[in-house]
Amino acid sequence: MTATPSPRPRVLSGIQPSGHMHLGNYLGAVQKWVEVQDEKECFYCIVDLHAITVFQDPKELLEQTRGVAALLLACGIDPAKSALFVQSHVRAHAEGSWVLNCVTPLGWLERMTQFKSKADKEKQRTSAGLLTYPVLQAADILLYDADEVPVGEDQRQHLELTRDIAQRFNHLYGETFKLPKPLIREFGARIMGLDDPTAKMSKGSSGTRGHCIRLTDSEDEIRYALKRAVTDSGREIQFSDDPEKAGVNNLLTLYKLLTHKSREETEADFSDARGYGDLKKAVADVVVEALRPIREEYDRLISDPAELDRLLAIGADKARALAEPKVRLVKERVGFFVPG
Ligand code: AQP
Repeated sequence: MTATPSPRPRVLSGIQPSGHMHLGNYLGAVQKWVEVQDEKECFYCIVDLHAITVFQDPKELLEQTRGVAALLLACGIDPAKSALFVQSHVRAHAEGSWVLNCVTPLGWLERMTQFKSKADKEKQRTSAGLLTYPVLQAADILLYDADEVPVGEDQRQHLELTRDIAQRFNHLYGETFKLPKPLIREFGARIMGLDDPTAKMSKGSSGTRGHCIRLTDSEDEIRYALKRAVTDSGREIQFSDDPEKAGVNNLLTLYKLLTHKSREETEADFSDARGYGDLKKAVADVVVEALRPIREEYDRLISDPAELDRLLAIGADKARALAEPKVRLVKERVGFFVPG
């Protein structure tokens, strides 16, 4: 008797079209998304509903949504293997999110560190959507019965909340949702700002020149940012947990992940270095070479918006095929009258 092949683990993750994709997004999440495509069933979502939790210029949001799609494809997301889609194209996310809002205690949301730091910046403009952001994220994940969610370290708390929400719903209404596991890399889960290695590289700060490296940056811009990267007054080029060495650690992490070398090989490459200048130059060379093909492919893809829209429509169809029956089940579980 032949054994039934076990189903491939299902992966879901998302990215906001809220600004320019940077090396933190790529190394913390997207590089992994590309790697797992062959052995897992992958759903990648451009989360525009999340992006508007802080104000987005409508024209820019539209451009960035296509821009992020083009960049993800340029990074290696293959629409023949993975479903790449826009969140607002699949209504089930908004519907599921409303039901989950109603089972999520307010106190759980008020404790979220990302909410607290973003609300601190937004002040009186803080939207209700910013508070319920992680519930929408929970709906994104739970509607697909995702097994694994590859994300950066900043999303760990939201993933724990997703599991708590799923358990609460299952407890109230009966077994409905699978509990997903976060996939957080050992290296690269938190790429830091080049101008301030104590703060994570972020789209929100990407207006500050030298803070981040965008995937579409020119060679000159990449070299400018790395030349000015903040380090410390020492000379030692080794991975370290010492907060003083956060800048060097960040540069070594970029080098390691982009060259696919081990920790030991990475350190060995700098055993004869004369100082941090050599490290910055080597990292700049590696970044320029890694981003060149991505930028070229991006330029090609972005010049054909009709083709991008066609690929996103295929992705949305694949996503709806799973999310719609699941949201229907959710509605039935809570006692809604669901027409046949
Ligand atoms: N600096 C980072 N290091 C590692 N991973 C990161 N991610 C984001 N920044 C880093 C991961 O990238 C994925 C998509 O991110 P997102 O755009 O949806 O989320 P974000 O946290 O809002 O990203 P930004 O760019 O840093 O924007 P703001 O300004 O809102 O903080 C996620 O898996 C995320 O973990």
